[in-house]
Order: sequence, then C-alpha cells, then structure tokens
Amino acid sequence: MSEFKRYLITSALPYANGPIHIGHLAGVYIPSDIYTRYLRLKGKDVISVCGSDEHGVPITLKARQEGVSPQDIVDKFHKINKNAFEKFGISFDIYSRTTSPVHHQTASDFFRKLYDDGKFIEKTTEQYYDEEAQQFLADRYITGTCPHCGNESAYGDQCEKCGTSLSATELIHPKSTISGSKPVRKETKHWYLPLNEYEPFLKKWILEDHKEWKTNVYGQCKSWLDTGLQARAVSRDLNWGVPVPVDGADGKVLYVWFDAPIGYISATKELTENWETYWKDKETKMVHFIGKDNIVFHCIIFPSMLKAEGSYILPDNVPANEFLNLEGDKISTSRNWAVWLHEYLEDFEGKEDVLRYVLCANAPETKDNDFTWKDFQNRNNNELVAVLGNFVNRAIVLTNKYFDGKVPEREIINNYDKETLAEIPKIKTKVEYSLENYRFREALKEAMTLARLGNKYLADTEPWKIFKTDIERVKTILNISLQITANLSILLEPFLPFSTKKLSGFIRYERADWEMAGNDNLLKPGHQIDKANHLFQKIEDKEVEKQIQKLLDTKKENENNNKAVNPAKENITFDDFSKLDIRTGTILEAEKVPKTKKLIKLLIDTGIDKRTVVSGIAEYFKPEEIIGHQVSILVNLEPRKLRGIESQGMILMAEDTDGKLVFVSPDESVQNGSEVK
Ligand code: B3M
Ligand code: ZN
Repeated sequence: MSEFKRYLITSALPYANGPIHIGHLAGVYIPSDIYTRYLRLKGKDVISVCGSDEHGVPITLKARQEGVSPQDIVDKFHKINKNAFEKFGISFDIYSRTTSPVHHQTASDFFRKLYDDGKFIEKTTEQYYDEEAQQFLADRYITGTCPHCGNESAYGDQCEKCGTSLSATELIHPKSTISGSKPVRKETKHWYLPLNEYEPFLKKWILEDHKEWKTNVYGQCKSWLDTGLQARAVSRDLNWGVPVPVDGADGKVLYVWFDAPIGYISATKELTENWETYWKDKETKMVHFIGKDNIVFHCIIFPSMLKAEGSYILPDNVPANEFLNLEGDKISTSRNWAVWLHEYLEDFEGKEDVLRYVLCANAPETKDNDFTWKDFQNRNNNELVAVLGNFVNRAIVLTNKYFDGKVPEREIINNYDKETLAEIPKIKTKVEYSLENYRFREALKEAMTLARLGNKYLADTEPWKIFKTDIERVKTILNISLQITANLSILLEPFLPFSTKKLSGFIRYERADWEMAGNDNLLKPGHQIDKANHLFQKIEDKEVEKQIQKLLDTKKENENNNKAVNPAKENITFDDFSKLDIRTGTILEAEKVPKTKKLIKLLIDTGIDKRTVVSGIAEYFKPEEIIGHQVSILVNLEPRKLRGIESQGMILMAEDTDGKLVFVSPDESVQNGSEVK
C-alpha cells in the first residue's frame, strides 16, 4: 500500500429526488464504506464525505409533477436517505447537502475564481426555448433522438442508452418535457469550460500515470480522450441552483454537474477546519466512489475544474462499479422497479448485514450483475447461517460448555492444527491485498474462506465426541477455533459491521487494529468470553416470496399504466344519454348460475321494484361477498333471457385493462332508486 498521510473518500452525491435503492448501494455506497472502515481499522487518518445532490432538472421536474417546491422535494428525500444510510451502517463522516449555504458559497467562489482567472469561454448561442412554458430547455427539460444511437428518449445532457453526454442542440426532433411543444431557438449567454484545452493534461494524468485504474474506468476515459473533448457549458437558464456569481447572469445558475462535485469540498469544509489539508496536500489520497454513468464527470470534467483552479489535488483512483439489475430487469426509479433501502430496513429489521453481504458478494465490479431474492435467501442460509454463524456459535458455545467460557490452553498441536493456523496470516494478506485494490467481492470471499476453514476444522476434529476421553485435545481445538473467531471479527468488520460488533462482544475482544488480524494468538488462555447468540437467522421462503410478489405487483401495475385504455367511442347527443335510466340499487340475493363460469343471478332492490338481473361477474366475486352491496343499475334495458333466466336490467361495472371488473357504486350509501345523472 503506497503510503499517504491521509485519505479523503468521496461517494457520489445521490439526487435528492428519490430514495436510495440496492443499485446505489452495490454500485457506490457499500464499496465506499468497506474501504473507509478498512482504513479506519488500520488507524489511518481518513474522512468519508457524501451528501444530497439537490440541484438539477430532475428535481425541478418532480416538484412540478407534484405541485410542490424543489426545496420540498429535496428536504423530503435528504431526510429519508440520510436516515437510511445511517441505519444501514454506511458510516460517512458527514452527509451534507448542496442547498446548504456553505455549498452555495463554495461553489460560487470556485466559479468566480475560474471566471476571474479567465478560464471560461463566454459564448452567446442559440438554445432551445419553450414559448409556452416561457423557459429555456436544458438537460432533462428537453428530450429527443440521440444522434449517436437513435434512442428516442435521450435528454439534453445525456443519452442514458449509450452513455453519450449531449448538448440539447444535438438532439433530433427535440421536444419540451414541460409542455410537449416543439421548442424554438433563442439566444442566450453561457460560460463554457474549454475541456479540449485539458486534453494533454488528462491524457498524461490518466492514460500514462493511472494505468492501474479499473479497466471499465480507464477504457471509458480513453475513448472520451480518443474522440476528443468539447467545451462544456457550466451554467444554465434555470432558477433552481447556485446563481452564477457574475453581473448580467440573472436567471442563470451553475450547471448541476459543475456544482455537485464541489459538494465534496463544501462537505469537507463543514466537517473540518482542516479541510484544505485534505483537498490540497499532495500527501492526501483521494478516492471517488461512483457508478459508471458518473465516470466522465469524475475523471474528465471535475479534474479539469480542479486543474483550472490550480490549488487542489486530483483523485488517486476512481473505482467505478457497473450497474446492478433486479430479477433480470434494469432497476428503475420511475417504474418503481427497485428494492428501496428504507423499505428493506423495515421488512428485514436487524438484517442490515445480510444485504451488505449479498450486495458485496454479488457486486457489479467489472460487469453489470443481477440481484435476485432467491440468491439473497440462499447466501444468507447457506453462507452466513450455515458457515460463518454456525462456526463461531459452536466455538463459543463449546468453550462455555467445557471450560466455563475461559479460553483453554493450546496443548500439543498436530500437523492439521499447524496447517490450519498457518492459513490465518495468509488469508489476512489476501483480504488486505484485495481491499487495497478495490476488489471487495474478492476480499469478502477470502475472508469467508477463513470461516469455511474454521467450520471444516471443527467438523473434522469433532471436539464434542472426544470431550470425555481427551480433554487436552479439546483444549487445543477450541483454542485454535477461538483464534479464528477473533480474526473473523476483525477481517469481516468492513463488510459486516453489525454482526462483527456482536461477535466481538461475545468473545470480549475489542477489535482496535487491523494489524492484529493474521495473528494466531489473539485470545490468551484464561481470557473470559461471553455467551453467544445466533448472529444470523434463516430466511424462510415466505419472506422472500412476499418480496417477489411485491415486484410482480409492481410489474403488473406498470403494465396496466403502460397498457393503453380503449379509445373513446363516437360522440352521442345529450338526448341519447338522457334515454338511459340508471338508478342505485342494493343486491338482496346472489347465486351462481349452475353450469356457467361467469354468471351470477342477482335479486336487486331498485327502489322502484325488486327484480332479477343476470351478471357476468362470477370470476371476480363470490355471491356471498356481494349481498348488501349498493350498485348502479340500468333499469330501462329491454329484458333478455340468459341461460333461461330473464334478466331485467344491467349492473354497471368498470373493467380495467387487465379485464378485472369492479362495481361502479356510489361512494356513500344512498336511497335505492336514486337517479344516476
Ligand atoms: N447526483 C448521481 C447520479 O448521477 C449524481 C452524483 C453527483 S456526485 C458529485 O445518479
Ligand atoms: Zn444514445
């Protein structure tokens, strides 16, 4: 590990327009937290900063949709997300927000410095303008066809399909997402960062000096640089954001991707007076944790801004992850196709580490990966419960049973013992190497090999069978098992903070220092341990089926929402409508019509009389369920025979796009015979 004096860990600032989901956790926040916890255990000077990204068009769009202010939106989700991260053990040192005054000042000063140093190009260009909404159209306010891949729902700043970053004027067949109208072009002045001027610096800094970056990151940067960089506007015609701090910039704010990364700096300022040491001293190692869609902003644009400002350090690494899918489909906030962190914490209270474990073990570190609830259940039951939990529980329970919870002496050791003990430092070295190289899946897998080793050691030596005949042997076996247990409480802390905290309580071993891991004599003979509870509980099928059903319901809802309803019929005259005599009525009797699937024979009190109506609702209602129900009934429909029964009218039903029928009933009880008009 190349020695740095201090570490500055940043995690992508989640937009405060929705909750955190497992894709965010697997992509950014679990890896960031593992790395930060590891550095803390090593006793390093490390700070981890994050916060809500509260500007940008997605937030103003959501506010417009919900008829509230953008501040209302960000206040709501900043609180939800901050709480959820805390409950999930994502241990930022600060979780700030970009509507904070410190951030506005910091971002404004940063812009002003570049402006005063002449680092911007000032350009008046034609931008798309929505004459109906009286607003310029930037970023998500405008949609159209991507000129690169033909995606018809590309946005004015980025095509989510091919990842290309766009400017609105490149879109084909542009349309305003506010009014839907075809925008016109109108002149407006903006400030541009001439990224092309930073190409030589970026090519050297990334392509030559950082060949060690992850392939997916290095590759994306290389293709950007090979294609050539364009000047990028760093301001927008919007009223939500950090106002551009120069004269003649009324109604203009900093582009959200200019201000947001500066949010890392302002959060550090709020955290410590010593913020400049972290951001400007070359002995600081800065690491950005992000998802792959943020690579260009963290490897090309923000470093160019920092270079232009001149006094800041640059990131040492940007280990971006790929995307996580859910049950084979892309996670989507708009389609509610996600496992939301705050909902998981409610449904699986006390099982934070299970999700941390599964999302790390399955992390999309080098390619997109898939989360399934079945895999979640299997990993919990077959790995956490059956291996890790089972091993540490046996080691502790047997020590309490045979030696009153005192760590026994290690007597004569045989070859098997020696081999087992020799594995402990080897495994620690492998875990450390993987962590240092941001390969957290591999690190976790290595740490779990120690649990497997312990589990196998106990299963092979079976101390419970020889307790009466060879107590000296049992002492050695349990002594070794407890050393493995103590090592696990250190090695697994970055991944499973909740469980390892409990475990270190069971063995009364306060993990202070990573360097102690690998040591095969952490618990001295005579050390008093405590009793153990089960660290993990089996997850039953029904718990997982409930989650899967939730997703299936969402899918159905989406299909319905997406399913086009039948178009309206031809217009009729008011006279046509007034011929219909629709009344309220009550169902007095109901019975299925024999030998039919759909028909129920009803006796209805229409307020005018009591009459029989035959209705095709048997697939959706049980007769006994609907007696006493008030309905709307068309009473002047010519009677007709259905399966030999004369039906005198028709119950009004609403049929959804799935064909499901529901009664059209008054929403409070009214007198039978009331006219529906
Ligand atoms: N708000 C997250 C995203 O693109 C974006 C990150 C900003 S980090 C400075 O989903
Ligand atoms: Zn595209």
